[in-house]
Amino acid sequence: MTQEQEIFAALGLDRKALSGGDLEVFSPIDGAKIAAVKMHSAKDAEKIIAKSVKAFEAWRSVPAPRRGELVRIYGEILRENKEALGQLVTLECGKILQEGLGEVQEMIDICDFAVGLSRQLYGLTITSERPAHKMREIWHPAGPVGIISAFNFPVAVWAWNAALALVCGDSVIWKPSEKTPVTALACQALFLQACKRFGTDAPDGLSQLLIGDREIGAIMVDDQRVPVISATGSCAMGRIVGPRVAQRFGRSILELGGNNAIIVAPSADLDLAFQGIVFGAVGTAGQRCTTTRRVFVHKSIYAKFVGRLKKAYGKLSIGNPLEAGTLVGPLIDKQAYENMEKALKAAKKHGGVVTGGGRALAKQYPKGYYVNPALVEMKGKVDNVHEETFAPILYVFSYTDIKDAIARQNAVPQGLSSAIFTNDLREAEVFTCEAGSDCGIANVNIGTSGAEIGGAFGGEKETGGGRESGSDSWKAYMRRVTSTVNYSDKLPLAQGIAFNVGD
Ligand code: UN1
Repeated sequence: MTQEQEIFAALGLDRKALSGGDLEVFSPIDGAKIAAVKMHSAKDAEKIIAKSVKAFEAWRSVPAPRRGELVRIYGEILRENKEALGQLVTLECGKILQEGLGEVQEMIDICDFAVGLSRQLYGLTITSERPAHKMREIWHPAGPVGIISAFNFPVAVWAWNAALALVCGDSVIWKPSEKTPVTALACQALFLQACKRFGTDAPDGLSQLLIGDREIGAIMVDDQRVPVISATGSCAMGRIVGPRVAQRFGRSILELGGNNAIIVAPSADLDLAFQGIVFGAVGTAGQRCTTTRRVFVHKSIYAKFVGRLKKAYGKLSIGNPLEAGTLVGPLIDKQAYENMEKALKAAKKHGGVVTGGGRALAKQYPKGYYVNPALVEMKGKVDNVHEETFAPILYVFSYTDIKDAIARQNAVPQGLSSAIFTNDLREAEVFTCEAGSDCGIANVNIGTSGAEIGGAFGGEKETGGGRESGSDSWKAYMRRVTSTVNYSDKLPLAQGIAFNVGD
């Protein structure tokens, strides 16, 4: 058995489902074909949505803590399969094994969070202005939730959404990236195992896959029976999905592109800043929505600190992501490599000085797109970069005034993640105050990527405004009922309105 066959077998993947289909899947490690998966047709999509509605109608009436039990079992199964699923993530999307395992851990963490939440779907009680009246808020399941996920987090982002949606009483339909359907099939196989262990009150079709291209995804996006669409991906994708969902008065949870920056202040612990920046910029080969793309370094420490970064860029271990010790794996495909080249060319045209860049290991992996991460010093007139290129390019700028650095950090269309390294309390508090970073994530003395599941995850502006994962993000997967109960023998109207209809 080849390594991939071993992984497939360990996860209980049906060999038949992985061959003979019309969607070919290639491992970014060496460009080898690892599967050919069957795509769903428009007719299948219709059936899947109808089945999801039926599953929802049964699941919504299962008590929430019992729903939590299913998610608890799923978390248990994920623990049992962490190694194999982590390897599959690495095989299919190319991130290093440590990060593949980290992604599965993120799934386990959100399952734990959701299990606790299943006993805490609290509503408010509200004092009424009328005598002998009570007001309360009741949270009800919303309906089938459509989840669209990207190649770079092929399992964790689905889990953030699915674990919450399931305890909230929703059914889920998952449209994974066309580049990573095999991990989705594996998650589904493990989910079916969980349903089996759980018992008969998990309805058939509670979680389903919708595999295919944009057009198949669009069927779900346009369908009124799917009240919530959670979409993770590029701003361009969100610009299509958001208005289409809004047009039918659905709710979308959008988690789109980022253009994340770190400010390094003169008082910073430079060892921490160094670690945080390198992990943020070259980790996942620059393919996280939270990847550090820009750094603003104070003029007084610029030469020394940027020199240290450049040195580190010269000795990063680039290679097979399954091998221990590798820090930078391949880009997802040729297109990603070409986009990186294009961005570097543009930077040079604008006076950027590039360290690194270019293809790596091309001889060893002619069909794998490994690159040398690039650090680009933006000197001269260009004082910002507005586009997100999904590749390891770190643009470095210098600053003199902290307010100016924060303003430049904010002066981009996206608003996902941001960080400052400083030991100056005032600077740190300014960074996180209302006039500071305008991002959904604003960190102090940690980098931009690698958020924990406990916080609400997402960002502002072209990042889409959605929040997933922790805190009170669960509310987006439910509908809210405000209920006023009158326990008197009179019917006073609110706002003191007199409306005497007589007898
Ligand atoms: C993404 O890239 O879409 O904060 C999600 C992080 C991860 C999630 C990234 N926990 O980097």
